[in-house]
Amino acid sequence: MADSYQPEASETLGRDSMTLTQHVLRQLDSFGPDAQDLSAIMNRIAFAAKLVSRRLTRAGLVEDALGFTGRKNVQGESVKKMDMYANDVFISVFQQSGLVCRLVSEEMDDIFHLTESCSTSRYTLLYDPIDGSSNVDINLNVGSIFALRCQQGDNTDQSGADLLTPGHQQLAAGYILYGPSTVFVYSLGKGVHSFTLDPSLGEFILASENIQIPQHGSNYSVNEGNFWQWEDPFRDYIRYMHRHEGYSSRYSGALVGDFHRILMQGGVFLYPGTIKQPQGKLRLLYESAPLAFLAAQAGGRAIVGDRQPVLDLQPDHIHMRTPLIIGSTEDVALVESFLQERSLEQPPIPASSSSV
Ligand code: AHM
Ligand code: MG
Repeated sequence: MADSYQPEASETLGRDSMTLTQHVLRQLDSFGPDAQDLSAIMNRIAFAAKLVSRRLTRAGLVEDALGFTGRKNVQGESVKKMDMYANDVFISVFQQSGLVCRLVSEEMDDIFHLTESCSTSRYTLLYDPIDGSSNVDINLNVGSIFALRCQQGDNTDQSGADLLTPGHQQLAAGYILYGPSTVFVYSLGKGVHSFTLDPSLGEFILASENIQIPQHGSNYSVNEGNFWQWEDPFRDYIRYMHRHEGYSSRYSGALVGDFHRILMQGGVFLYPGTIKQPQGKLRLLYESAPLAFLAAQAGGRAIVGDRQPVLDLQPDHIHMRTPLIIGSTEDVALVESFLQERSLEQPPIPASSSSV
């Protein structure tokens, strides 16, 4: 009798064939309906990412990809054509999918109900379709950020009150970084994993599993042009960074890119409150909370201020803004030490740096 066939897949082939869809099922250790739904949702987000990525790579060549639409969003910010395009992509990939009932986006004033799916799905997708959109016109990196929540209580309640709950309620979160390659990073609460889009296959292929933020990194990422608008502890922190060896300032103007650097290499990203925007610029539900979820899963931290975890914060409306300090535990703690002791003259010096 002939031996049964034993595949001799090499390690490389095994890794090359690990797509996002398979990975989600493996993470959930199930082929049941809930796992299939979550896998399908991630697959649809990945499809949205491919559409956005395709348009970004051709933005200088096609009509209506660069520049502003002429309208302002609910936060009073000028909307770019790519913001609108990417927002519509997310709507379109979830329409008639039966997968997601509600969408909450930076670009939509109110919750968008995909009513045809609400009888079969209790999921809500919250997203920033193009994060860092000021980078679009100059061909620099941008991103998309998302969080997934399951509707609590009565699903005929259209008020969205159940969304005004802390970030611990997120089932999953992630982002897509549109850079030299397109990278998809996600967590279902079981570690943080990254995938790279292989354009020849049109698939996101596993790149890194169980990513851990280094405990300390040299990068600090903040818009120092706002220095004059910060409260004293943040000014003191920046003065400290300027006077100590071992730190590099890195700020791209797109949170996803800056966070990705910190996730991979360590350091801290800050967007404190300013005189003009006392709660800072970043939105809790679809920017800060999803990244805080990823940071926690990767062994890092995200706080709003002294000992206030982002994930504990209760939103009071869907577009609420919040200050953000996120990254490596030691580097977040260093910022926090300035917040704790406003007049501290000698903050703790990490072992890796020396005074100059
Ligand atoms: P956006 O989503 O409207 O683009 O705004 C969020 C972006 C972040 O990506 C980035 O960190 C920040 O705004 C940059 O703001 P600033 O130009 O004030 O530094
Ligand atoms: Mg944004």
